[in-house]
Amino acid sequence: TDTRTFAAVDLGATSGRVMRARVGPGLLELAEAHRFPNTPLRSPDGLRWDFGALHRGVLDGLRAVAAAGGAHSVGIDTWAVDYGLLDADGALLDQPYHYRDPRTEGVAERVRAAVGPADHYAVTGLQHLPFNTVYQLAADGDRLAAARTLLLMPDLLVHRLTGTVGAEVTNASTTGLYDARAGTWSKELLGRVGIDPALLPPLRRPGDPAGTLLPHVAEATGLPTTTPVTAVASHDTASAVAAVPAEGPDVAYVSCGTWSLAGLELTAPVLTEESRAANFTNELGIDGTTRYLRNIMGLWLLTESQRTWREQGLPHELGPLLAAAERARPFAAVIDPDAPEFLAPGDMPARIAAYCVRTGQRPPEDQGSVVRTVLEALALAHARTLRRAAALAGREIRTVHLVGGGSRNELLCRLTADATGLPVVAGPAEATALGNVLVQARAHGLVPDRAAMRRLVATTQPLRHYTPGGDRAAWDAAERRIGPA
Ligand code: LRH
Repeated sequence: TDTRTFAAVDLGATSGRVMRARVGPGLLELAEAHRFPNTPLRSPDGLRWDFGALHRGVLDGLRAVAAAGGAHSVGIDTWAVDYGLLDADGALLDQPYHYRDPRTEGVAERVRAAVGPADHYAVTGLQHLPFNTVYQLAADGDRLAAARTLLLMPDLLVHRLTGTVGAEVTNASTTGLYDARAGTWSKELLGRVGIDPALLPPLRRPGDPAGTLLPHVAEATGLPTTTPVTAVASHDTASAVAAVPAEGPDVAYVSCGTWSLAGLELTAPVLTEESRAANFTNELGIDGTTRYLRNIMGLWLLTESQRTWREQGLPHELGPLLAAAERARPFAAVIDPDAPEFLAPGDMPARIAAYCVRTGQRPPEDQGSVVRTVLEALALAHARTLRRAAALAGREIRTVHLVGGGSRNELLCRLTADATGLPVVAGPAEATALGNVLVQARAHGLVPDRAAMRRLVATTQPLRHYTPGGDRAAWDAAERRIGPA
């Protein structure tokens, strides 16, 4: 029987990892080859990614993969929207901006004057987030003068490894410049926003070949130059959704990490005015599917609280904090996790307290209560978002699959089951890396189709089941405390 090894590079907002996976009939086994921190740089000109560190982390990871026996192919995914700019010589102009940098404040209003929100949504189907690529580009101004090529983060790393230039479509769909129906860059939008179409490379699809390793990369990693890099669903969320261990009209998912992405997989985008008003996005999944979902601020609220506590010399280990949250009084305060003041890095517990004061609530009294408030807020946002997605798409949800790092958080899983009133299947935690691997495995003939990919996840990965319980009336009352979705 045929068994192969694939390497998945998966960069998240707080850490990067390079995984090695064995795939064969009934076999899907993931092992971490290398993990490294992703620490953004605060410079006088804004919050940037430390691209050199990420690039090095990827090479170190591939060296570990080579040492462990090599890989049949390599795939790369990262978070969405951010990009690097190359000059005429193919050199990176400067460090890519972090989407949490405030330079896009007020920029959306300017773009709105060139493209009305209704027109923009009718073409892209993209939810409004202040940091969508189109707004970042509008904020770039002179920085664009010397730029000849824009590469989204995963494509930038592919370029570093292979020298090829391309834009993988699932991630291109998060830019605000991609025509969801035509499946191409929107020349019309680019013209109206004043972005040179020549900046944007040709599109490639998950499964397409994306070159082979450059000689110096082979030398640095110990992998042969013949090693193919395969385009995967390079938007991490698209990879995570590809590894949800079920599909069907009654299945919903929450991909829960730094962000919670809650929604449905559809066969066509929903581009209605009602959908736009509810700020649902139609991002592209594998095989032309639509990821119909909304961004929820996610575990960022918790990790940023932990970071604050660490700096203040307070306890910040997750285990004890979650134990304290279990004991804390339910619904001490109810917050909207998507309040704009939670987006930027900073003292999260202080911001949560300020939110409570502003909304006439008593702030959570201790760390356990802060953590419980955050997890209840996320569970409630999961429930409201899924209910709304189902209504807008004309679906009925019977199961919620919670994937990603958040699936390890038992309290969050239980609260999500309680808030939605639906059974929650939790796992896999490494859905993104698995989705990355499975798209490669399919492209290289080891798995026949999408349904088989998902069956393979379902039969090989540990999953936990949560049955809804809790106090329905208390959740309804909590929901009334934050107002309409
Ligand atoms: C999650 C994610 C999400 C985007 C955000 C920028 O990692 O890719 O889907 O909206 O980062």
